[in-house]
Amino acid sequence: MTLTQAEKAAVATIWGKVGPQADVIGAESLERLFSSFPPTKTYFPHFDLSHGSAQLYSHGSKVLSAIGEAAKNIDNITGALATLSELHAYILRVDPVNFKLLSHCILCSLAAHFPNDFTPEVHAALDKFLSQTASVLTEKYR
Ligand code: HEG
Repeated sequence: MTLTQAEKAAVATIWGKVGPQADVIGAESLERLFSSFPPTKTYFPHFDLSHGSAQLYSHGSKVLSAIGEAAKNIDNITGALATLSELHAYILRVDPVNFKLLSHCILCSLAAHFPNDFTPEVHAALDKFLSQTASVLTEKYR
């Protein structure tokens, strides 16, 4: 499911707005993940996952910044996230279903923060982009 030029532009536009708020939106996305899908917390036994914790912000920032990298290299997401794919596949062994859950939570956070940008077309473009990113991070499983 390749992205059209218009979809790539939509992803770049909204992700350009995320950049400075990667920690806030990242922390909110993670908090949504852990609240809506508690089993995902098992991957973070060593983290303080309470509302507003420094670790939620720092990890949230890392996750969204990495997605921002993918957005900047949207024609070569595999290359942009190569090391992360190794980490998530071999070391962390994150079950692929969790990427769909996190992507869903990221979309909810983006809709909440950028309601005017979050048109059905932008929603569809982001969904495609995030599922491409997720499959890059889990492709080592295949
Ligand atoms: Mg992962 C670490 C990005 C989904 C669990 N994740 C990381 C790191 C990044 C990242 C950038 C830091 C790597 C480093 O410190 O060098 N993660 C990332 C993206 C996505 C994702 C871009 C999806 C698009 N991660 C994901 C999911 C889970 C997960 C779904 C589990 C529910 N990630 C995870 C854990 C760590 C990272 C447990 C290690 C945290 C730590 O101990 O520092």
